[in-house]
Amino acid sequence: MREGQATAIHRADYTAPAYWIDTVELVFDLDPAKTRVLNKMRLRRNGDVAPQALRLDGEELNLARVLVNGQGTSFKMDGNQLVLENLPEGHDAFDLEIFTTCNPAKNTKLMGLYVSNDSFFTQCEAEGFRRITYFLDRPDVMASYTVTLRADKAKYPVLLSNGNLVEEGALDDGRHFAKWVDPHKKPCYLFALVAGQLVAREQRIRSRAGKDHLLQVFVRPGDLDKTEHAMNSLMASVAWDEARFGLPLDLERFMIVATSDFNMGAMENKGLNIFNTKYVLANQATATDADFSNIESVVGHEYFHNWTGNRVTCQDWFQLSLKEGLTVFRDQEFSQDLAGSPSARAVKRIEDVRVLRTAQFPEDAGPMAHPVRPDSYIEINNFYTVTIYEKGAEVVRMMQTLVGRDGFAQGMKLYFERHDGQAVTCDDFAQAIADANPQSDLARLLPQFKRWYSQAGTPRLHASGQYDAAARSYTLSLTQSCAPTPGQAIKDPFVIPVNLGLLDAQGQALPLQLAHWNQAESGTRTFVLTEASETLTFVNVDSAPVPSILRDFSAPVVLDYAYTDTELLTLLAHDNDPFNRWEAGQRLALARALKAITSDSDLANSPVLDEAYLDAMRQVLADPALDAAFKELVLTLPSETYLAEQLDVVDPQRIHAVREAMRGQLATALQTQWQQAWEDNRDTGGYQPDPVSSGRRALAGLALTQLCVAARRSGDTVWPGKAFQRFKDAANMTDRFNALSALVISGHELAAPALSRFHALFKNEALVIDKWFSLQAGAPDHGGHVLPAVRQLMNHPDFNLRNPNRARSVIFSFCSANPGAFHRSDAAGYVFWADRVIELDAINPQVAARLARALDRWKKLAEPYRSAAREAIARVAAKADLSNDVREVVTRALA
Ligand code: 0A1
Ligand code: ZN
Repeated sequence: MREGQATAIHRADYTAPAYWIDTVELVFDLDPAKTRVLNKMRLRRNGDVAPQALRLDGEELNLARVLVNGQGTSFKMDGNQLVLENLPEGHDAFDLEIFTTCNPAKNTKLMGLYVSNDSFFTQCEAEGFRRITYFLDRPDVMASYTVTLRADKAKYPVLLSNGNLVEEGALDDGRHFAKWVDPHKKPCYLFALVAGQLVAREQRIRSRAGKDHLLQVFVRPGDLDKTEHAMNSLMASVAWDEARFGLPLDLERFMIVATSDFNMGAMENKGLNIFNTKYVLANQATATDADFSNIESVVGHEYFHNWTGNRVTCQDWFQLSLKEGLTVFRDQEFSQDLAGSPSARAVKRIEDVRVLRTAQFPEDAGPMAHPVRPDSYIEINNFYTVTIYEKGAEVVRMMQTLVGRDGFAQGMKLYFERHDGQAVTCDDFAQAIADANPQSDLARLLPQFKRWYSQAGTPRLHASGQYDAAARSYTLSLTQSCAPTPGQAIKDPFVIPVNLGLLDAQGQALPLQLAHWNQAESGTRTFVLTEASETLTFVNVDSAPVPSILRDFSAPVVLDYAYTDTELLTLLAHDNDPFNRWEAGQRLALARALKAITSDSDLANSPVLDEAYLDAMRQVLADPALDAAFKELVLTLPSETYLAEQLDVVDPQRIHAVREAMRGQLATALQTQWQQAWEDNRDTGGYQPDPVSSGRRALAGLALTQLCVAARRSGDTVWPGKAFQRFKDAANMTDRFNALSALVISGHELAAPALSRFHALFKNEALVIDKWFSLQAGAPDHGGHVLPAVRQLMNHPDFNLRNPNRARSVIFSFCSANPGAFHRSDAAGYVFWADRVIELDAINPQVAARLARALDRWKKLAEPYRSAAREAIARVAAKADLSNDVREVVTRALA
């Protein structure tokens, strides 16, 4: 095994550290090929733990010297650990000095200290600090850091680390230094340094409490004109956390630095967040509305970690969702609060749920399924998942539903009163929310509620209703179940908050009155399901109701209810819960798609969509009361991945063909309405990335695509011509890219000249070139053309496998986001996948392991895909020197 023993680590084996590290003084002599790191620590034994040797983690380090209290000492190596047995006895503190060197220029894993575009960056979460120096690399060891950086002044004029700059100056030989002191204790995964030629946008702010702070966004020279939105997002984040949760910025200086080589989105290092450029850089010429909105979320997310993650951190990595689920919940709430109107809030909620259902539900049903708080892992990097993040956020959201918004804020307050400065567990968090709300359902049901942390899998909520006209009563039966997941055959019932409303046949809200509720109420009520089955009887119901169940998606479950078309059309037209309005439209489309996929009808002769559906969509498009953003969501068909999840046996080609047929039919049948939508929304005036104008651009973009798709079917050339013109004239990237996509998606011949023009225009903008690659690798497949195109793209001079963004833009866009092109009956897609996983693994195991997950759901595939996929996975698994990251993924896939 390349990385030592690939043994599983178990949550139940947690023990407190045998030593504490109180202070760390680090001195770096930065040099790309050989950086020297002097690490002076002050340690003491943990009196609660039996006396034992000190075992420090280290990886790919050259050890030069170890001193204890200034004296040489004996030590030994045990795998990657440096073991010190002859330490001073008793409980007095002692000094430990370790001198090592490392090679940042050769660090292609982008963990630890690495070089990107001639600058130095670090990434320490989860276990990267051990690639910088020997340390107790675990989050429950929290120390005070003093960091001195020394480097050539001309090459590395900016030297940054966590906390406050206390000293800087010149050294001999054109070198200089900077000394930083972090006033807050922190776990080593929050350590960071940056050195290079960078420039900053700066902003001074005064908090509500009257404190002054300096905010800085560092980028490469030339990118300053793309930092305004990130800075605005940061200011909004600071204000929001104070206003909503009373959490102030606890630093004089808060820095964000962008790098183009980064494995993930961004990292919340204390006071020195390091970001993938994708989540910092934006101006209207280079970034789309989606980029602007992602930047707002990610800037918020990292900033909110300052309290949920940094001030209170995780005891161990099994508790990862303690900080991630909570912080995703906070960033989602932040974006909703900024969006403002109820409709814009709902749009954000729908987008979040769409991510959960297309990415997390499949994870929960596949070989990598794990609880929000896992019980074991081999490689922690594999557990930065949609389950830990997005499902974790849903668990926090359900707590808020159960205790109310104010109750939740009280719970957060208690959480910080109890645990500020500590490394704690998911139990501690849930306990604080419950204890602050002793009368709540959460407090009453806490042990059962916490099954959301311990049981993997997506529960199914089965609902059925019966109306008794004579008794004027309506009975709703709710039954929950959850399929087995790896290692968990049987599940106990969950606590499921079910937001409910009832509509009459005309769409009017009916009063909700349960037999034991005395107050009739219309609108939404939350019923908390705790048993495997429960029945609700509503009284005084004048006519047969249409139930609106799970409003606002009140729990991360699959809802089974045998809705009739009539009921769904009523909900789509009238429900006062916008989420369920959208959901009704999706269910109508889904039912038609599944019927066509599972029949063997000839799609050319038997249309998938009927007049009832098309007419409902026409009405949505024409409804002046609905926002453009909402219309765009309703008019977007369920994705191929989502469709596949609804089936036991998946034929990706059939799914693709059916969805394309639906798209084509919707394009042709609604041409008049698409034209109107285009005309009404094509001009959004001066660019602003706000929800209303971005929603209008989104709808105009969908309309243009649909008009080009219809044109392809009819042979008309007017709309492709208009799209090309729009592509050339557009005043912002959203409109330009939407026009380009319309040509690529409709497969029009103007796509080729547009693509080359686009490349020429933006050849110096890496993030735009990523879009250019991604659009081509993710294009609808016409006769198998995408895979050869992808191979060609990999030979393009701009392609670079070592840059994660670029690798993702081509390889992931094809393997993970383009099922119709990837799943080929000749298995060539899988062969390509296996080759790339192996190739990437030698460079960057984290990125390789993510790619390896593209075939997670292979067992559901129909033949010949299934056998071919298994063979490809087995070929990867047979490789002798795989990383632990990839090995864990492929081993679980084959199990
Ligand atoms: N904590 C970060 C995510 C993150 C995790 C691991 C990384 O290593 C490459 C980088 C970032 C967040 O939630 O934003
Ligand atoms: Zn996070």
